[in-house]
Amino acid sequence: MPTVDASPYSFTFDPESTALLVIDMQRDFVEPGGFGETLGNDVGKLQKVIPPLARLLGAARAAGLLVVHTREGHLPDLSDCPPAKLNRGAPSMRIGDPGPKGRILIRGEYGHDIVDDLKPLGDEPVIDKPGKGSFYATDLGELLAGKGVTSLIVTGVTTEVCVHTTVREANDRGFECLVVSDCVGSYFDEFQEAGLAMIAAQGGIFGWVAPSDKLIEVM
Ligand code: TIU
Repeated sequence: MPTVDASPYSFTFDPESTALLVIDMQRDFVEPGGFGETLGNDVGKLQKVIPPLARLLGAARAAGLLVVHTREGHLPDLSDCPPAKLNRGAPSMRIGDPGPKGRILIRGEYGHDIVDDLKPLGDEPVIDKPGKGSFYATDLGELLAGKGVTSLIVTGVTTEVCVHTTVREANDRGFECLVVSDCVGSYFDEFQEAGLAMIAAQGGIFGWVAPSDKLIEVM
């Protein structure tokens, strides 16, 4: 079985029971004119995730791993967006407002979809989620259970928000999670560093961390 040189110790996985999870690589987070920018973020910081993640995605597909994509977003009538999320802070535009790439963070809009370089293949599940976690109010748990998946290779954005929330949800559900350090990204350098450190601390309290080259070399 492939064994990755990871932190805090090596991560062994069975490709038959492992999925690559690609979290929220949507234009709304990584391109100008979307949700991430409305919150005051420099979205350019997330674009460096795309090339290594595209390479890992290719390797995972070649190795026959299940690939699951997620997208954060809401129904056009916002009925699945709690007021606590809609009204939070003072963004330049709110969820549902018309932006240059369509309505901000709304399902079906151009900005809500996944960037071209990481486009899902036809048979790869795409999980639409209203929250930061990928398990909350979705059928991801049932999907993974149905396919016998027990380990997750976790990638996407942002490290401290949707990636962390998902890894914590997954860990509590009994999944073993490897977070790929150069395939997750944050708008904040200090959160990237701390977010990765928190996964592997305390003997791997939430999981493992490794760079994509170490993972690809054993796939
Ligand atoms: N704002 C931020 O860092 N992230 C999010 O709102 N969603 C995800 O991380 N996908």
